[in-house]
Amino acid sequence: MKLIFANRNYSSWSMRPWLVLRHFEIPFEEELTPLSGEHWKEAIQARSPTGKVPVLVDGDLVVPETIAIIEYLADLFPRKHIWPSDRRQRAQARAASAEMHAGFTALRKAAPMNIRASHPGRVSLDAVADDLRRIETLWGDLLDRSGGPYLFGIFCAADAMYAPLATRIRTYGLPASDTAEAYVEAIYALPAFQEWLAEAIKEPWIVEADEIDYIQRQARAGNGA
Ligand SMILES: N[C@@H](CCC(=O)N[C@@H](CS)C(=O)NCC(=O)O)C(=O)O
Repeated sequence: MKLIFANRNYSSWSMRPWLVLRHFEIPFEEELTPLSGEHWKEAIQARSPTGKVPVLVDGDLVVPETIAIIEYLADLFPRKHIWPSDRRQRAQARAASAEMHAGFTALRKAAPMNIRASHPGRVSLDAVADDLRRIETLWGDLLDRSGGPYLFGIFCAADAMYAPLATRIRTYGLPASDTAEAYVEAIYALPAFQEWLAEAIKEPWIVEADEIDYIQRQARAGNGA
């Protein structure tokens, strides 16, 4: 089985299934295809039916889309409990993951994942206030119920889905309650996350389109990002 993914520093979607594979000790090969350099788009298009990564390749099966990859892994390895073992918790974990997949667009646009960077105060809080409020409620409710340190007690796929968001809180110094801060800490403490982080820091590539200066310049010029 092989996971094709992009820059560890910038590719939030890549991080999610990679954390699941590593944390649950599923053997896999890695193929990193950077989001920069000559012909990078063509390189991804040649590997992915959607033109996006991550993509999981298992024999002749090619699975794009983060959520579909995680579901495939959960199907393949039911004893690993990639989703919570309790049916009701599983429903909540899937709902939280679907919300992450489809939502938090303001935050994702204004505060792109950039793990190694530190840009406190650079993101307009007005632009992301609704998303931050929702995160506080969602994380707060789940952590209250589970007792932490992860959303459902022990690490599961829903935590992998929210891990990139935890890095955005750190990178941009976004305001977070003590509960949310403790959750961010727990994500950073996960050995699989530490491994990803250590490699992200070493990466040589700069993807200008994911850097806050570029995004804010584009927004000022009225191009969005
Ligand atoms: N819906 C996809 C999103 C994947 C995605 O947007 N991946 C980015 C990297 S983080 C990508 O491949 N970008 C290349 C491009 O848009 O050309 C998923 O859930 O996996």
